[in-house]
Amino acid sequence: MENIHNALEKLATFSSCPSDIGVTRILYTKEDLAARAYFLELSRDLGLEVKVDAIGNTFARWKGQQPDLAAIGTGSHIDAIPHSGKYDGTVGVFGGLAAIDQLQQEGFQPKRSIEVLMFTAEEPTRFGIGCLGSRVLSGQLSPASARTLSDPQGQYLNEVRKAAGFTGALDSVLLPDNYYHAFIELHIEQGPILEKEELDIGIVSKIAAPSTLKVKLKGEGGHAGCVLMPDRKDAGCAAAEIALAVEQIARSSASPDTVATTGILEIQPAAVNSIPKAAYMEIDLRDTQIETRDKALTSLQDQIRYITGKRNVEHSMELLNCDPPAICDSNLVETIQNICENLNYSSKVMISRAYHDSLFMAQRFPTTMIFIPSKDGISHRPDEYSSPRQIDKGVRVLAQTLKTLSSSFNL
Ligand code: HGY
Ligand code: MN
Ligand code: MN
Repeated sequence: MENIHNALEKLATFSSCPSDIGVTRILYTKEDLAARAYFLELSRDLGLEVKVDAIGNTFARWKGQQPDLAAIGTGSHIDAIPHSGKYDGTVGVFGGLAAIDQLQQEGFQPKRSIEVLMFTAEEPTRFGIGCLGSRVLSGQLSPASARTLSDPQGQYLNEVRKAAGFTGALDSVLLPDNYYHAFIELHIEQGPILEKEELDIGIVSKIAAPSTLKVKLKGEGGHAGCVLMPDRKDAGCAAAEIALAVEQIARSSASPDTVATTGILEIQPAAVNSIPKAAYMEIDLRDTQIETRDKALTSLQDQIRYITGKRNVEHSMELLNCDPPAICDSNLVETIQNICENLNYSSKVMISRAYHDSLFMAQRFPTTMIFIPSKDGISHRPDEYSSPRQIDKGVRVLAQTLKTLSSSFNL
């Protein structure tokens, strides 16, 4: 395989935005399909057996000497939110291929098969829900629920995926029990801790619990000059007050791990001399503890009812997802700690504040994640960066982990 750094640079060119304002690679777009084809090309170059499921999850398997045994899985995603970076997800997908390449070069032969899984749509950009591919293959999202998903243009998942060439039955996506013996995801930290503490590797013990709340607001609109203030039902002001409530609820939470963001806030008709008649919001609220996450979510929903009530603005809320945190497998964590020690890499066991496909893989299989540092803790921005040296260390740890796990009949 060509060196991973060149491969990541080439992958970044499959983007719907100019490279000076980041990488944008949205599910089932031509850029996404070109990136998928590139992954398949590199997988075939390594002699891996590839298959693609009905929603686009892509599997590249290095067959082991005992192919009937549950495989060792690794992987991540290659979709990228608008104007983001080159490394979120991609390091885990191409790192999986690079790890296999390393093991093949040293003449290693796995007993258990090793499989790189490229998940479809880890990002929520197109259909509003994160981890679409891993939710369906883990059984967390039923095919029936998946079929109800539509994108901002009103196109439903089924029509879009079939138009992109993914025509199988969604019912066939669910992975059988014991499909994987273990699953390991290599990913950038997307936070500042490893860099601040000058550590090479993070090993994930827990993945935070995410939730997404959709809010629609309907006021009365009207002429910006002729409707006096007491007569207004301004959906834009209601949205603004709700956005501040989102921030206030997170800041005042008993848990320092409660975080909340109004990532989408649109008003209609968006004309300077027209009172906003409608507003649309998507709110991301998380915590590492489900109790404090749910407490914050409940108070947010109460606040939305209170604010819209006093402003005479109609509202509707839809909880798009409200997931439990994932507890990673302690045996796997320990195995990777030992590998880091043997490689003389500094490491720490830590929590992931970002969610990942491993959040759902952990519901079905023993799972953990390997983190590498993010420069200044930046992610989901064009200046997201991890150095070649940091990426190489992550790939090295992943390769040794895959080697260890695929040689053993138990963890
Ligand atoms: O939002 C997240 O935590 C992930 O990066 N999609
Ligand atoms: Mn991301
Ligand atoms: Mn990611």
